[in-house]
Amino acid sequence: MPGKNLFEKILYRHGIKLPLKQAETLELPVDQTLTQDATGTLACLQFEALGVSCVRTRQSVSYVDHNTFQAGPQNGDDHRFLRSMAAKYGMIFSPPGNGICHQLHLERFGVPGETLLGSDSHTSTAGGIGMLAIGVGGLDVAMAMAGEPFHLRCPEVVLVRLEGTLSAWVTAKDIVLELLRRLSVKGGVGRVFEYGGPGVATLSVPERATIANMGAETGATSSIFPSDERTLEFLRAQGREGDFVPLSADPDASYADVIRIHLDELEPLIARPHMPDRVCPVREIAGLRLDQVAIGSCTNSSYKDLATVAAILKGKRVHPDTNVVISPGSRQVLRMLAETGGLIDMIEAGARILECSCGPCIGIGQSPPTDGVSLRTFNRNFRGRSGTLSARLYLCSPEVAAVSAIKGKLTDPRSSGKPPAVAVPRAFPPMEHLFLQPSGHPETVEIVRGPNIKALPTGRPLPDTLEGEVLISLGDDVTTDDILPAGPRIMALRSNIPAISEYVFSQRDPEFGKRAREKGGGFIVSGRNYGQGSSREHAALASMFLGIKAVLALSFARIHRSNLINFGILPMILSTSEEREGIRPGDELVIEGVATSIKIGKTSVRVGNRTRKKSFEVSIDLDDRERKIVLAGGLLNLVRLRS
Ligand code: MIC
Ligand code: SF4
Repeated sequence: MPGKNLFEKILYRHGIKLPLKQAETLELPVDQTLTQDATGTLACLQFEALGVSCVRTRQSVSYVDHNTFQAGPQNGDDHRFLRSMAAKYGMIFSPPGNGICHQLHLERFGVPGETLLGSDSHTSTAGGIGMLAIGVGGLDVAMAMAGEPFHLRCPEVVLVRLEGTLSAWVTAKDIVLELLRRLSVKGGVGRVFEYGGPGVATLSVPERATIANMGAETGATSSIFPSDERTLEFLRAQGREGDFVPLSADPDASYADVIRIHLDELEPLIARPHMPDRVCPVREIAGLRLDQVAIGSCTNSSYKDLATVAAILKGKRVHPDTNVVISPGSRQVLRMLAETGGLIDMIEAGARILECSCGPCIGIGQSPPTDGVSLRTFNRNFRGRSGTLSARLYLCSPEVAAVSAIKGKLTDPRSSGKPPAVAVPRAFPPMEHLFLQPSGHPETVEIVRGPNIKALPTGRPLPDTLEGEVLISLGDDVTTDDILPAGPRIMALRSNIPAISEYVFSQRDPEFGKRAREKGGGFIVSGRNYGQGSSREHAALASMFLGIKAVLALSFARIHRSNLINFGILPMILSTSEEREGIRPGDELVIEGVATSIKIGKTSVRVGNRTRKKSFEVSIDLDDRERKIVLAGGLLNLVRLRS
């Protein structure tokens, strides 16, 4: 047998038999879970429904970092509910203000070689420390918390070989933007990216984490870095040397493909509106006037990132026409900036310092003005994500952002002399005391539910005939932000499916929810990569609540596909774009014998279009477990049937 790659090594450590078979569904034991408040309330309600008395993972952490705006009682109610759930069921609780889950997880809990499942698409950030870290929907995390393995269709493993070293002003962000430029937002679907080559040793753990974070934008299942001297250096600085485990691929490991990136050849890059893969060199669009520069997010808010920003801003003033907002990734980062004086440099330069949370990345405050241009160190620039539908969002490194903030226009930093030399401290304050440990007397803990926390809706077993209208027809790369937008108003309803379902497709088609209710549900038709982006299972659950029976698309993004199945919505695969274009909104579709076909393992069914008087085949690509889930009308129903 050939040597093992990193992915195989981690699977092997978890008792999975090698060699892996293509299209096999792996049952992956989960060591750690991560939830954040915006997806965590549902995950907790689902965990409760499973009837388990305590989490059965080695470690589960519940973070509050998204809905920290607290305009009205809903956010606070969710926080209180989550705190009581964590205390009762054995999770560590990270209260609002501690920081962004992915940054905190790296600092405090990430362990090389372990598996992490998180109800946030950027859970893959922990791949920077050598974890196999996968973003999924909340129900999959709830199942893992209840001790179930995670079912993963075996991805192909691609080696991303980094050669050489980065030039001045070129950063880890540019490496992952280059990957996006080459592969697009669909190029990682069904793949794990494993990093190797001599360039890896030149990158620190936070830099690796930036790359692993934004690997999610390619649709990849995960991104993994080896665990080496640099990993040890990071863990040592965090006072967690004992968690170090060396991990590297065997020299003769095999890969489905190899992508080579020559670091010396890279230059500062930028993603243009409205997709993270619309990448070009900064120099090509330099001069663009900026209304806002937003620095932070789980992609680029480590101490090194922000200390570099502070060093660039030191003694300067941000341009008066440009609003500059900075959200540090964690309290540790903020405290270090305070200690080393970087915070003073930011304040004196005129930057607005925000709370350590997701904030503007998800439109929770700081929305740009009408038609505004916002330059961000974040990972997503989908239309409307900032809270301003007409805004244009650009994604770049902290270096580009800081230099541009001073000029008030997009600037290639290579025109600004030498980059500042920023020292990273050898030791960081652990801030351990700011995490709440579970109660020693869980039986005494009462779960506190505010009025906004509503019961979970349940699905119905799949009928043998599906019929209804096509409610909407969409193109490629529809995001879960399109399906269910973010922002403080809608996100405050994450624990209230009846209320949030009003907003399904609200930015694309404000009448969608009303129409779906009037018609008693129906079908969604779409192009390639339907449901890319966020892991929010609300996009599937609220669709189910509105009576969506199936989505007919050319292809699906991994997490949303699983979420659809988990809530009993059939993902059906169309074969050609012409076929998709031939189905119009308002068309009456009928699929007969669908449950029978799925029961007997058929991989395609015939869809009749009554309006156009024609019919066509769609594929149903489900494994055995997924068939059972859709037949039962969702995973929770299946679990109930079994117990
Ligand atoms: C995002 O970046 O889109 C989010 C908000 O973090 C989501 C999770 C959510 O919608 O709550 C994600 O990435 O999964
Ligand atoms: Fe938060 Fe933005 Fe990261 Fe999502 S991408 S976890 S909203 S910082």
